[in-house]
Amino acid sequence: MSLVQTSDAVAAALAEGRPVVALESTIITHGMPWPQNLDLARQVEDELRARGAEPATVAVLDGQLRVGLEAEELERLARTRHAAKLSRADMAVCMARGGTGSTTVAATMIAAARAGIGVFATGGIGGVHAGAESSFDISADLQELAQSPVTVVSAGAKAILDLPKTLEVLETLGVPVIAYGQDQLPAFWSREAGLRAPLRMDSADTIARAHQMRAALDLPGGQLVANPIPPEAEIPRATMLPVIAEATRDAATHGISGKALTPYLLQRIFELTEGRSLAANIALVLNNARLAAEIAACLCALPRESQP
Ligand code: PSU
Ligand code: MN
Repeated sequence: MSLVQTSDAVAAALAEGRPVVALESTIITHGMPWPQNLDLARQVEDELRARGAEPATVAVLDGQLRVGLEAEELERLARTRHAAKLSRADMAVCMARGGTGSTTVAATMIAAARAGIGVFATGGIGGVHAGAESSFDISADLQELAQSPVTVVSAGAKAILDLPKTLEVLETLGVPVIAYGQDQLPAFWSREAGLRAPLRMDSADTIARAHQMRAALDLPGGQLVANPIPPEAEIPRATMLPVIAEATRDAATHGISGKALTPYLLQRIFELTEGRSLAANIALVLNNARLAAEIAACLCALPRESQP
């Protein structure tokens, strides 16, 4: 039996050379409350299909690494209260035990690469946490971007992270960080992080060509695309910074660290913004799905022999 179980729809799209976009599931189990999590998961899948791309949501279900979930499986995952949050370190352990868990950006990239999927849409990636100089808390997502050949479309990194340090680590690891259509690095809920992005690209086609060029050069790893949130959904930086500072203080007060930190901060920010952060989060994920579908279509249109 194959290690990665692709759904019939995903397998057919891959076999026919149609665009496929991978989706993570930690955002469903740990990133958003029920029932908005299921709502968003469905909306993203519909958005991709409407744009001609097959969605491939990744998760571990009863020990199987699944790429592409059926509608009832997606709902079951969204309702699960205690799903494991799986990254590179623990995905294989969960599979060996026959367990169920959602995949982070890192684990989703591993599954996508094995399934032959080059493009992945998400909200935000993990990065270097504020205070990392003493906590050493740096997400495995960054290492993964240096290893797995997947272009990840995000809305930048959240300002709950130390953004300058996150950029430095990505540069050291040789990961291209590409702002889409602007010079500034987008900061998830806000269009601008107050930092210049290392690279800027203005078209999905160029991003697809750069993806293919890395493969042709035998360079391991993928690309991080930072797509600014639509202006009408943005929460300005000045509004978010004090909220983030308060959530970060609360996390320290309660001794939250490790895998629990990102979910805790997201939930606390949701409470502090009275749900406004969640509406922005939904808008930016849908926006990223649209760009990812376009990049996946461009990648499919490139000459076959030079595709990864
Ligand atoms: N950012 C979000 N929502 C999320 C995550 C990040 O806005 O759900 C999740 C992603 O799955 C990401 C993970 O890969 O958190 C990073 O966790 P950590 O920092 O523990 O590596
Ligand atoms: Mn961490």
